[in-house]
Amino acid sequence: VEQKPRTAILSVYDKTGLLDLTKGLRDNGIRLLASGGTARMIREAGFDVEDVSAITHAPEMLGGRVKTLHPTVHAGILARDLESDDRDLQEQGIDKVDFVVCNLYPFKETINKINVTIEEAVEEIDIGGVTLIRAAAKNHSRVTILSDPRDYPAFLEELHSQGGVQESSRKQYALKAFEHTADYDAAISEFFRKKYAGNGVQQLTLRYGANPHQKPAQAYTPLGNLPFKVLAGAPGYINLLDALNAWPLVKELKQSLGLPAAASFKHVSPAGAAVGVPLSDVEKKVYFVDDIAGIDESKVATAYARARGADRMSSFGDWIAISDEVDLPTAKIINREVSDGIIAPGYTPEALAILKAKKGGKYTILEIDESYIPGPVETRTVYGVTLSQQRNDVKITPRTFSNIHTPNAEPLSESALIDLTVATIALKFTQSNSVCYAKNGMVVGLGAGQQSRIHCTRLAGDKVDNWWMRQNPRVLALKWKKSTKRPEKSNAIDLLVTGQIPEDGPEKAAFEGVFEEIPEPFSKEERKEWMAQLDGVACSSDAFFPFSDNVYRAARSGVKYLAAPGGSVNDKVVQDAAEQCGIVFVEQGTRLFHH
Ligand code: 93A
Repeated sequence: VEQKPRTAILSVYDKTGLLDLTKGLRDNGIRLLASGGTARMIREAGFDVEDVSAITHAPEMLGGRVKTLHPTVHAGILARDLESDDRDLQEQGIDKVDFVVCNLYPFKETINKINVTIEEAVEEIDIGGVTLIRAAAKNHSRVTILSDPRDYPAFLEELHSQGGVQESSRKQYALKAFEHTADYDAAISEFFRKKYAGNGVQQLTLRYGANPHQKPAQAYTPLGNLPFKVLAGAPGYINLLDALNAWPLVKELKQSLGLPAAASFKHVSPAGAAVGVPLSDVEKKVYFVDDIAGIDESKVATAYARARGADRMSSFGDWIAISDEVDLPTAKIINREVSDGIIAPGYTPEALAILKAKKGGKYTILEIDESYIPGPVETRTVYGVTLSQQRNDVKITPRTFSNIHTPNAEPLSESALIDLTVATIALKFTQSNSVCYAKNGMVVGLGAGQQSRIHCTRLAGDKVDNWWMRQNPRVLALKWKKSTKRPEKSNAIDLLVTGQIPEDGPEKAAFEGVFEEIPEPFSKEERKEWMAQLDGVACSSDAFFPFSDNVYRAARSGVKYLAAPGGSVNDKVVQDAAEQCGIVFVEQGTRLFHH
């Protein structure tokens, strides 16, 4: 039987390297078929080439919209070396195609032009070329697909030296082809998402990115709609990072503990997080909510009072997440604090009316679809490189803390289990390294984003001490000037309880200026005596404690329950230190780094 010559189809927008390639193919006796413009250029250079229309017996039509789309072309590309495929081709008089050379209409370049119209963009959507590339890539066990002119020299080199293209090369060319069409399609869908999706449905234009000069910025879901609706305001990029971390945090707290939960986020870490454990009268005063009507009846309000009250300075300008419908008492607490926005599954009409009026109508309110479950894989790009990982879907519940490593320890109380759960779920959504202390169902000290673990443990421990000092009767009895605002009170209390009262100059005047009666600093003894009364604190770490210094520091802030993953060569030393300090050490099996 006479061997048929191998056949190549060429259809390229970018004609770079085309003539060198043509020469190489012809030197190897390969038959050339090409679409209109490509054939013209080849012919003008004096090479033998047939028009695609010569095999399809159909002219290019619709102004170029149909050039290569034809069964003769695609059956030739897609046919396998199977008897049945060969028979089909023979019956139709179709020859197999061995090489496809194609690159696409410049869609990206076109849409990047200023003021491009939808009609102009539509004309640049390549159909036939994508089909050629896809078909050839699909059948790469037999066909070679060249979709990038930069690959021509190596291809010719191989063709000359080997007489053909090896399987390993065909695989690489096919992979590139698939990436090429995927990228092309992504550009098309992105263009139309912006044009047709409707702002806030599938795509949301953001004011800017992390900083005002980082424009444009957007949020979108490639398939389906965004899981939240914007009820008021306009979220920024960091608002959404906060919202999309804070929401799963409160959702998981509620699922694990069966109590309404709240979180107060700043810079993508919690400043506070809590479940709706009832508040004592002292706590209500410390958290500035003793005058909120109906707070005792609302577990949602209680949860937010705790989340916002734990570290009032860090919560200044927070992003809020609430696990349940936001009610009137909760809205009243939020209304008088400085805050950026809120995400919750619902709002009572009275609560919504209050929040919508906040910040002159600019307060951002998101309504999350409670039933939304994100896909299992999360992806991001950093410096042009895409990173992807399985979402951290480990469930933290009171049962997580059953592996006690302290001899003769009592079983953990219900409140200890609640606190360990709160602390550990908070860590799951805190920038690492992180260490979290909890008590009364709330975060009372959290150290986030430190490169050294002991720095986390200290930072968080200092916050616990600060929180506890704020409950000292002397602080509760402070006499403020009438004109002193809530954040000014928080700042002054912070100076007082951390022992940083300014000694002279304008700073001293500023400090004293907020009080009706200037408070005495806390003496060392006073402080020591008060701190000794702090007890029963739970503490969790997002990774193992490398040294026992962490245990000693935690013990100084009333810690009685310590949870951390194991895995350090020092585990035993750390656990022994805990035992010596009267701390129950629980090995929690999962590392919880978060970035
Ligand atoms: O409009 S198309 O989608 N219809 C087609 O059937 C078709 N076949 C190839 N565009 C089509 N092409 C594209 O034409 C190729 O992807 C290539 O970018 C371009 C080459 O056209 P010409 O050979 O006429 O310069």
